[in-house]
Amino acid sequence: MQVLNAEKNEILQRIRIRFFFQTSSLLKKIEDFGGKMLKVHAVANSRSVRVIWLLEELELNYELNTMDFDQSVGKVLSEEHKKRHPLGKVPVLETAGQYIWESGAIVQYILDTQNDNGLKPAASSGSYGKYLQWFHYCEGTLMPAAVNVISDQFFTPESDQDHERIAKERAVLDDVLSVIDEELTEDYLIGDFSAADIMIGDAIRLAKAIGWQNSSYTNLESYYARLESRPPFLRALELS
Ligand SMILES: N[C@@H](CCC(=O)N[C@@H](CS)C(=O)NCC(=O)O)C(=O)O
Repeated sequence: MQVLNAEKNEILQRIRIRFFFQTSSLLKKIEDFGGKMLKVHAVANSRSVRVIWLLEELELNYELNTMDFDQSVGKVLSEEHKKRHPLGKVPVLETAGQYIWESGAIVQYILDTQNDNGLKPAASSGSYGKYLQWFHYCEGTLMPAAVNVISDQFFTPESDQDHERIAKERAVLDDVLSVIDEELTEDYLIGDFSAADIMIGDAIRLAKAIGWQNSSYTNLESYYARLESRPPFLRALELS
């Protein structure tokens, strides 16, 4: 009998331990995925906008830490931010006890861990390949073309500017934007609005801010106007 009781106690103890771990991991999930578990470290007018835009589209709770770039270098110089991102860049998403950087990765992470609300087509759908293509065209092709112009024209003193080089960089940016202009046949990149529009739309915003040469981007202009009429985008611009 004593042996049976000891066995029973041991089983009960094991159940209690398992219950404890299950409950605490559930509580952690609630803590992480409930209230304000998403914190965005951002700078106004930067790639942070796309992350905030997505969170606004998904109507998720999040906390926002808006910082400033040191204007002389166009960087966040605080040591505190270096702990979040080794290069001190933005955006950074703080969640589940870690810092995640790279705007595309952050957008993907939010879509995969929260309800994506239809902003990402299923891998089995016919539009998934095109979705990925446009999503990555942003940081893979469009942003590098825009950043070349930004750094050589806007972050280089006038006296040191190489005008021939800047003209070539502007021509590349022009080509990259023309591709979007020519391929846009519907309201949004893959037909329905998706996170690819958030990535590309935010990059177009930056490209527009540095002024584009080509005045015949008919589709691009109306596409951007369509994006700009979305209240979550406008809120992201106000907030960041
Ligand atoms: N590929 C990165 C680029 C991040 C990036 O360069 N962010 C800019 C703001 S838009 C920045 O922090 N610049 C300051 C610096 O380079 O130190 C991303 O998509 O998050």
